[in-house]
Amino acid sequence: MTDRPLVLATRRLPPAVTARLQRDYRATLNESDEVHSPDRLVALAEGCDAILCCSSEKFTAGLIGRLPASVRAIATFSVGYEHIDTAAAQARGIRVTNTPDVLTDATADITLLCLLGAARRAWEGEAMLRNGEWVGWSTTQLLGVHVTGKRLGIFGMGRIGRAVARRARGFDMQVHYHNRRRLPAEQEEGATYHADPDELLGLCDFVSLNFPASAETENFLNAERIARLPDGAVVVNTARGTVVDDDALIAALQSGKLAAAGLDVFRGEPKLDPRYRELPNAFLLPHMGSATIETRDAMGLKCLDNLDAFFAGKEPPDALV
Ligand code: 8YV
Repeated sequence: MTDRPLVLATRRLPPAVTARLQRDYRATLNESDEVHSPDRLVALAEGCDAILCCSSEKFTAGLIGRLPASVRAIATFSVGYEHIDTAAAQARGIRVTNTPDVLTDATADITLLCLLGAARRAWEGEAMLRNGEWVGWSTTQLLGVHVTGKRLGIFGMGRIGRAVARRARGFDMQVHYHNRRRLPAEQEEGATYHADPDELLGLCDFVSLNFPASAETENFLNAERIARLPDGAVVVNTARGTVVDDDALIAALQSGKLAAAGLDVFRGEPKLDPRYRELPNAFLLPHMGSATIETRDAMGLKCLDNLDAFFAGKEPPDALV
């Protein structure tokens, strides 16, 4: 059948998603892990009705302007959508959708993993074992930062921030948050609101960055803000690398101003500032927030739900523009 819409999937998809895509659409697949260049994307999009992309492809205004006129929808396999110039898409009449909700729990879990991994020096302990360097138990070996009862400041109290708050309460942390707007009490998860982020920083034993990437949150955690943190604080970032000033964070980890950092995301990833690799007090993960089988299936199927609605002439449930 040639009347089914043609969808360009820019990256490898979970098998269940590929199967449904091929059942309901014509599809141009990418079976490798290669990230297409903008030129290749434009060429592959020729004749396509929609693009199913990931956050590794940057749909700038320039690229959107070069897309063939046949492209009417972009479904991103991500909740974050800073990689798509939605205003440029809207101006060309291209609908854009994302995948909220389904990755909230997995990403909040990774946030707690980063928090605990950094605070309790998890990778140093594992490396000691794997390298055959563990010579025996000691009262002073690999002492970390105590978590129970400590103050956690969550910056960005959207779906993921709230799920982090729920989990942190399970660890008996005192949870505080900053958000552009105060949430209704029933959504605050028992956390205390601070309108002024700088005031909250002064109270934080732990910081969890859960902002979306935007011009407003770019370099949010800079040298000045790190200086406000109590000595020995722990910073966790599972949002986007751009919300942190790398020079400032690395200097604070090197000097011991910060006890540790747990980082799942990096500016310019998959490349990262090589100095992070040299820091024993940095617990590093390769952007694994949503990396569970269930979550990735749900994200892909949500992209298809959105495309199904769009091509049926209905409002896509997760339309951004
Ligand atoms: C995605 C993410 O898997 O959803 C997001 O915003 O950061 C990840 O969970 C990744 O961006 C691929 O699109």
